Amino acid sequence: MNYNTVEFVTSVYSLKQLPESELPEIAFAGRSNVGKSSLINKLVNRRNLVKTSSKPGKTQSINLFQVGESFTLVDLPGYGFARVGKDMQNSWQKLITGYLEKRENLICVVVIIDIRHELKAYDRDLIDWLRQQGRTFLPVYTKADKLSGNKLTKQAAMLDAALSLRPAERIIFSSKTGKGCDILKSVLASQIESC
Ligand SMILES: Nc1nc2c(ncn2[C@@H]2O[C@H](COP(=O)(O)OP(=O)(O)OP(=O)(O)O)[C@@H](O)[C@H]2O)c(=O)[nH]1
Ligand SMILES: [Mg+2]
Repeated sequence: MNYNTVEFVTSVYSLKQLPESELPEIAFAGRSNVGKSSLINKLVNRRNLVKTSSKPGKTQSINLFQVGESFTLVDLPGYGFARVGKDMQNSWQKLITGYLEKRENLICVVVIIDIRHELKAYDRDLIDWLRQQGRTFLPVYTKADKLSGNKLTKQAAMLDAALSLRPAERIIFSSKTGKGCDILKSVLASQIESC
């Protein structure tokens, strides 16, 4: 899969603004500040294609990036960001849920989880909901560079157990070191080829 030509398509703030598209879409979902935008930059090997920040709540719209003529990467706002008001949280939640529920060309939701922490209710809720919806999803445990070997293995096993996943069903990743990036690319390539 060739990620050399990646172009920003649009930012949307409501479902109505979403462009019609026949291209398969891969969306990146997860809690605020978990590293969704950084992961996309790593995937496409561009430092600043997508804006990232050490402060949560950076991505506030659904952002679409087209890769060649083949597929679209979709950066979603983070969920569960406490510092935006309740109304804002609700409107983001509606936007994300609406997109994940209705988008017909969405073929896979990459659910990004911080490997350092125990499973958060929001992450569990999202994965339970995706399972109910029958959506294909791919859990990615990120920020792996922040843990050493033993601790990393232990945390991954804990998240696997909490989510009832086999190790082959998820990817351990780091946007900093590139760990897991090749595997992620090949899993996404096979999703795209088989859709
Ligand atoms: N060490 C390390 N830091 C990371 C990694 N991924 C992201 N970060 C850092 O985490 C912070 C948040 O990254 P973003 O990519 O902006 O996170 P996001 O999930 O897009 O955040 P929102 O748009 O606010 O929802 C930034 O300071 C990144 O540099 C990683 O794999 N390792
Ligand atoms: Mg972001």
